[in-house]
Amino acid sequence: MASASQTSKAAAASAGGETHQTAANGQAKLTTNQGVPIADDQNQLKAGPRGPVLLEDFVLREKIFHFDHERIPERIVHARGSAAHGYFELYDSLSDVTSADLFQRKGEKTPVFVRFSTVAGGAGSVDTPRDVRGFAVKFYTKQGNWDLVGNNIPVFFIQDAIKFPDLIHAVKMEADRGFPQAASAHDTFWDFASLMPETTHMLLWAMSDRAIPRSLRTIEGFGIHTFRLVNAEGHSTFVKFHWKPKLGLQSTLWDEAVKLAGADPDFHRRDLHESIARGAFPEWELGLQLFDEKLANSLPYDVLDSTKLIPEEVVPVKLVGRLVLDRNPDNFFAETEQVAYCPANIVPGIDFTSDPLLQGRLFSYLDTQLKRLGSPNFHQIPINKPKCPFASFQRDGQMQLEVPKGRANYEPNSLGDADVKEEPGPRECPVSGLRSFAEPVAESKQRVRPPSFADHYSQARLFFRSMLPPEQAHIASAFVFELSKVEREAIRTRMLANLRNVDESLAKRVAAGLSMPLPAAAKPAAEVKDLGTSPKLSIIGNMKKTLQGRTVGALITEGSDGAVIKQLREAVTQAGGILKLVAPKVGAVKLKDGSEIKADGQLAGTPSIVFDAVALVLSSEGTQSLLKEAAAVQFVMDAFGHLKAIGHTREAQPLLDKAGVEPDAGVVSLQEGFVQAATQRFFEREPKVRMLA
Ligand code: HDE
Repeated sequence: MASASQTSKAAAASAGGETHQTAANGQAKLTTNQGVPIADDQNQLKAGPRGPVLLEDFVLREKIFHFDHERIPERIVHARGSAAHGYFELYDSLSDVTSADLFQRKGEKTPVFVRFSTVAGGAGSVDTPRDVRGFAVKFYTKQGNWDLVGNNIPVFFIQDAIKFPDLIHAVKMEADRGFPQAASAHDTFWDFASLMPETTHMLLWAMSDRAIPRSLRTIEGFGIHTFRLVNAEGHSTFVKFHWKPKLGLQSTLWDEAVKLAGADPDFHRRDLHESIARGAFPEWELGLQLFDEKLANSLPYDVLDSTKLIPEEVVPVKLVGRLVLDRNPDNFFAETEQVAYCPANIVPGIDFTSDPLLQGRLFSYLDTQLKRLGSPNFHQIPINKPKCPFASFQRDGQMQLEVPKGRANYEPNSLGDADVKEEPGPRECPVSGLRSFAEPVAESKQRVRPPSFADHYSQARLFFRSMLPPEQAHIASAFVFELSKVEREAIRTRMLANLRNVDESLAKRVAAGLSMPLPAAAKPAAEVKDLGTSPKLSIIGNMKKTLQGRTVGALITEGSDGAVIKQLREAVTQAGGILKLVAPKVGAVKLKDGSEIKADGQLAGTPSIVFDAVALVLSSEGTQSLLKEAAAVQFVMDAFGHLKAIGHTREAQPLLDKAGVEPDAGVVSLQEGFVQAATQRFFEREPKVRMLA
């Protein structure tokens, strides 16, 4: 950094008054991309001080040229993403089921790069729309890169990859008008979905609170497809991959998610970045559902069908290791933007199944990376480069960064023979190399959907019936919200006809919410079965009551009691949470004892929506002043409406009254049990504040 004196001295020397920062001794010099030192980065080369610019100014041309090409095509899906570095640590050897090197040695750590994303919105869209979240993990193993490119929902909308372009066209902005951005609540999405009953199970998930997570640290991840693990003897075991967040699952309420989009469009990205920066490393456990062909054949659904899950109650999840994200990227573009995941990147010991959705993905990702990154050498970009040695006879191409030596660019070759003694290049490795599992396939070519994929509703029913009452109400209300935005009534009717096959009560609630008559049920392609319930699918049922990783927002103002703030900070910190102070003015708040304290956020720009629980540390005078401030009333009203704990001083009561807060278990005195209350939300409050479907 240039010192202030260097800056001002140089600036003073300039007749035009512009700012120059010059390199001090030993400081990096500004150069062109050819390494030519630049004397003046403030002015173009002109014919006279007020004259036209000269074409020969290559310093200017190079700078503008590079700027003109700074953007690359954004991802067609999952464009908005946030990422972090970390490691995967294995609990115990899995050599009985897989020969994959990263799963052999207890305690082994494998470096990873993880990117989370929304699906439908563009790169600049907000973090909290109702959407699926991508959860893509690149493991830099000693035997090459393994990419587990998953989502936070264990099933998908479609069964066959050939429908993916249709699905994505339908959900993205409508083609003629270019809106809505990052929202499924519009005609074309529901038109497509209602005509494709196979989407029903995933729609139930997408309308559930899974699609509006509170934090990326509180989502689960799933590989979705059935994969194979293959051991050294060549024996295959089916596997479904799960990521379980250490902090448990946590979601927002819809009203909260909508308001977050305005309050902080980068809410999830900021949360991930800040957690890592302060050393609270996000963590997940890797879980495996392992099963064999016999079990697969006994299930009332096809394990090759990505619209189906296997309940944990049927095949338990074995926890085999942990994923820790402990380092923020150094550069967003170079890493988060340029990382290229590909489900086809597997390592020896892991293999595919014939899931037709997975099979299509195996083609798509490599293809899209070429378009996006512009060269077949994108694997040489640092974030994509394997951390183990790699060598092949592939050569040349745009942006070749390697400089291969010698003549060996083909094989077989005899260039290493005694008479020539040249470097012959790499050779096959039959023992440790990748071998595909010898799955028998002997059938005629057919463009058909198997009958075992025809049941589109039974698992949607299982999911809905596994939800607790508040979650069912949220699902029904989300359908009402989305379908209310659908303009063509025929689409809504078709959707209601499909929902009748899921659960009669759900269809009735959605119809009532739309004030529409219930149509006849759609004719299902296969008989709908009652598959029971899977309590493990509930979010609320599996939430952790904890302050770990959560933030309490304390509203303070002139005259607040410093001792109470201090006590609160200690209690919150001790419980693993973070306390942030919000005040009408940030610079300095004069406390009761005359001392001053700085606030973390200014009231108008820091609504309670960004916190997990709130505390009102107010004096009588402070409360009186805030009664005239809409942002303060809204602060309390939203905290109450979003079912959060509210701790308060006795003097804050008039503000609670003005915000319409009714007493309940979540509205407590700061001295009595606030920290305990702050570990949860109060779903029983919801019927008092919101008319749900
Ligand atoms: Fe993707 N998907 N996808 N997808 N997907 C992409 O690849 C595609 C699917 C997922 O952070 C693209 O690099 C097809 C399921 C994630 O960079 C593209 C099909 C699942 C990411 C693509 C699917 C995913 C992508 C766009 C239907 C969960 C972001 C840019 C067969 C298991 C990765 C890119 C990142 C990205 C194609 C379905 C997850 C176009 C054809 C199912 C997490 O290649």
